[in-house]
Amino acid sequence: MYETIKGQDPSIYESMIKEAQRQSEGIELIPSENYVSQAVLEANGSILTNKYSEGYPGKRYYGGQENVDVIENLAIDRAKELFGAEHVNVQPYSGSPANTAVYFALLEFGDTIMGLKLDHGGHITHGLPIAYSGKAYNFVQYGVNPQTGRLDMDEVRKLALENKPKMIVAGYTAYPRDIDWKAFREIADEVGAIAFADISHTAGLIAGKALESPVPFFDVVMTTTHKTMRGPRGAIIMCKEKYAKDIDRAVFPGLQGGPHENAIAGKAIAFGEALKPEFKEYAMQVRKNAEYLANELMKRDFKLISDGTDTHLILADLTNKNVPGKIAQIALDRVGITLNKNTIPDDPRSPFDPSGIRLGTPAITTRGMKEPEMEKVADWIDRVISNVENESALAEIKNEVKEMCLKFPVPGIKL
Ligand code: DSN
Repeated sequence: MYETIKGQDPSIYESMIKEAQRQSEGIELIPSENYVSQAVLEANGSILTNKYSEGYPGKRYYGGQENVDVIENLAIDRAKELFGAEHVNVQPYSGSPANTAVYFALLEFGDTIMGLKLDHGGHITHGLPIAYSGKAYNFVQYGVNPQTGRLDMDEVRKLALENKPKMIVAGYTAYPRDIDWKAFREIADEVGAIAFADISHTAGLIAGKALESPVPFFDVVMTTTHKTMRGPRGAIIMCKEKYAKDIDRAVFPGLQGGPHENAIAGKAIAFGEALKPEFKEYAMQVRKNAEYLANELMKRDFKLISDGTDTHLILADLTNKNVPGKIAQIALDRVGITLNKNTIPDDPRSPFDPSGIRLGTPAITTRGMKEPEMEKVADWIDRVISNVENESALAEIKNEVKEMCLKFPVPGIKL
């Protein structure tokens, strides 16, 4: 792999090859990560990166657009077909700029919006006070029920009636349960708010018909195109036709300059892959694997927020194990199991040293791992958490992890 880089820039090559080894010899459980296909990799690393194309297909500012126009239109058409969307903008560079564009398009600075608190599973762009979203808008933050770990729609409604937000954001980064989109729609209608869904985490499951879609009910839906969507890093914004002009203007020229047509080609390819029947099987298996892994962890006395999962994502509170999330992450990294430390709702610890871990099944399912492998993963996690300082135990687990992983090749990696 990467022979040209090897010859030209050995320092970069060395780290790229080590990263390819890490990805293929280890178990990737970060729920927002995945392995893209060789075709997506090729598009993302292609000559399309050379081209500037400010504007939209048919209405560009520079010449030489005949090929990128075809590509961008294919990305739009495929996204429309996949999600049943009225209008799609495929240019956002990633999730945070896309969410910022949605706010910029449809709100005035200082307007009231509702979003989920960060330590309850929301995202920094959903109103974290120190982030741009929290500074530019008046975010009212809702939470999950502390007992159940689930959204309390009565509480969401109460806050909405009290605060009369102009927009309500639903869709999260660390929430393991399915979302009642219709209930959000009803609340938004009751207070005259725009309903905005950020489905970055679950878009692949929605596209694969393994979870219900907010697209028919919501005014605007944003998703990143990596994560469960298994495309390149990037995002798209879908909306009802009546918001199309405002959304497009907010993305360009409101916030962005030239779109990254190499990434847009990757998005088009990923949407094409997601339109195939195999992707439905993938999406279902991601959920089955997550449910199986959650049950195996609970059998080993892991306390899961909301006692399980409906999605690809599991959030565990390690307080009863006496191992903070940070120590767990480091020890698991040492055996080749990658996940992330994470806050739990109302975490008494800090975000940099929180009580929990967040894990998920999109990447390992792409490799073809199924229920028997989930049992092994749960067992390894349990053994690591019980042996965070036991060097020989960690070394033994590392060998077992590597042996299993090498039986499940990663797309795009040939070592
Ligand atoms: N960093 C992403 C995640 O891990 O969920 C969200 O932006």
